[in-house]
Amino acid sequence: MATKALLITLLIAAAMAPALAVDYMVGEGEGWKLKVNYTEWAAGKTFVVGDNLIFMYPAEDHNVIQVSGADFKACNKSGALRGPYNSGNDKIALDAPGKRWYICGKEGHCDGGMKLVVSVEAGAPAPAPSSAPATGSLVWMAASVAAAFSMVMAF
Ligand SMILES: [Cu+2]
Repeated sequence: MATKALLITLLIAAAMAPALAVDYMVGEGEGWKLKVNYTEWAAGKTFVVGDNLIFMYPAEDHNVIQVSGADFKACNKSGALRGPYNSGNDKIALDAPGKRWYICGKEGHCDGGMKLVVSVEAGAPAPAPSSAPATGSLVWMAASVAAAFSMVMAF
């Protein structure tokens, strides 16, 4: 019985853990490039504080700049709020709720569709700076569920 409870605990913990933070590969398999509809890519996805955006592209071809909504509309790359990021494998943390606008800073690329806007939700009431306490409480919760379950099974 104890083994069964442990197994259930592990299963529940494993199932819940990935919900803590998600890494979104921008454009999925297409990556960050011209002629991809990033509005379509972002549609239906819920971005939460703690999640990450990953921009993958050949470093010499593109870059990533975070700009204001107005600069996004105008494809104005001179008003960078953050960046340019140009590693070709940029992991950008969504560390605050609200809208975020990203464009490629290479000439003509933003106008060519290399622009992404995401809306970041606050998510959990108090996002922990590290995932350790959250994981701990999840494991504790899973253990409680498993303990209750094993008690039921004992009857
Ligand atoms: Cu580009």
